[in-house]
Amino acid sequence: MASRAAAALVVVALACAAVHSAAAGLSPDFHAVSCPDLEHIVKYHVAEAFRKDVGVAPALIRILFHDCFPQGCDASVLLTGNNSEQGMGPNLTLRPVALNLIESIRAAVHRACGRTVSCADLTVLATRDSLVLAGGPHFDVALGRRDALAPASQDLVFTLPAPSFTVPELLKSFGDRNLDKADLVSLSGAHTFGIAHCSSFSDRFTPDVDTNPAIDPNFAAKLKAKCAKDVPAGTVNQTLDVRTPDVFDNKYYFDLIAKQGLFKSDQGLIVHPDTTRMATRFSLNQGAFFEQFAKSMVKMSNMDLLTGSQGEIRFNCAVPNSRVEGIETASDEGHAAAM
Ligand code: HEM
Ligand SMILES: *[C@@H]1O[C@H](CO)[C@@H](O)[C@H](O)[C@H]1NC(C)=O
Ligand SMILES: *[C@@H]1O[C@H](CO)[C@@H](O)[C@H](O)[C@H]1NC(C)=O
Ligand SMILES: CC(=O)N[C@H]1CO[C@H](CO)[C@@H](O)[C@@H]1O
Repeated sequence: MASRAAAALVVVALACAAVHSAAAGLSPDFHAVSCPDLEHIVKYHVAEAFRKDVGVAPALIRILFHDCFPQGCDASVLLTGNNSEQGMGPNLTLRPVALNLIESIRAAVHRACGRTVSCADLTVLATRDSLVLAGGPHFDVALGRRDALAPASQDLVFTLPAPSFTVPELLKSFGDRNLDKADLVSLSGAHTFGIAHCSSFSDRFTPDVDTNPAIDPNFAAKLKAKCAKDVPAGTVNQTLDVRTPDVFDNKYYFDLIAKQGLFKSDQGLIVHPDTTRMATRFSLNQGAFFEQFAKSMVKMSNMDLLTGSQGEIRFNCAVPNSRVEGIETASDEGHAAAM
């Protein structure tokens, strides 16, 4: 038994060594030995959740964005408790249905394979599978991410772009994270499904505000009437894409052409000289949009990772191991639990 475990560890160690020579420290088959059923387990749970609530797909991809953008894809956004990112403005509307799904996938994967797969890897895998279920493109996922020991700081969380941003502000915000114009124009297309709350778009219909970029006046009137009933605040929601609210397609760019983009940050893309060509192209050619979106998702899901012996593999996606009672964190070794 012990020698089998030792032999397996050698295999894993060799695999890790090979992986670490690769640029990002990841590999598509990182868990092939330690958790051969990983992809099936994730796919099954995501399909079940999607069958009950298609909103889990936009909810997952937004969680991934909010995880990766501030300090890298390290599942820091999943942590609860003091100073958690979830308590900070931009994340307040992350949906529990998707946060819970990630944790239940973690439990199932760890039941089958031991504590071998990080919450960070599971978040990316679940997002990939839900995107396809919603009609979107497949994007390639390499694995081997490790989980952060603590939440990102408030300063980092507030580097997330705001819906009031102009295109130059968005380009600066993305540029600071090594994401370029094609990443901005395509990833914003994720607003082709999912929902928002009135506080995120009230600057689009408040009459005393100069609505720039322009909004379709009928659309503005509808939003205004809807949000007049938002008592208590935060109870009303609005679909981001008025054409096909639950489907991942290129109709978001049609919305922009019709001046029915929900956020200023969306509407600006079709107007600003730096982005209008690409946004128009994506409206005309869904294949071109999907191709760029998949590329940009790979980029986003590989931002500033913890790999190798950095970070940890959490016992619970919402809790750092240091806060889990009765475990030996000093000997934390993700692969050991697989044996
Ligand atoms: C470009 C800058 C971005 C801004 C300013 C922005 C802003 C927002 C805001 C304000 C909301 C609504 C929050 C609420 O009121 O509940 C939202 C929702 C959403 N965002 Fe973004 N976002 C941006 C980029 C992204 C990216 C890169 C992705 C993913 C690739 C993304 C995916 C989503 C999704 C899917 C939703 C709907 C979530 C749900 O239905 O639960 N966003 N975004
Ligand atoms: C949060 O902070 C309070 C007060 O400092 C402390 O009593 C509590 O144990 C902390 N909770 C966690 C989960 O760290
Ligand atoms: C959005 O609002 C609709 C109806 O107003 C409601 O049925 C739905 O549960 C809300 N969605 C979320 C995620 O809050
Ligand atoms: C759900 C969640 O984690 N929300 C947090 C998002 O980040 C803001 C700070 O920007 C916290 O206040 C939220 O609690």
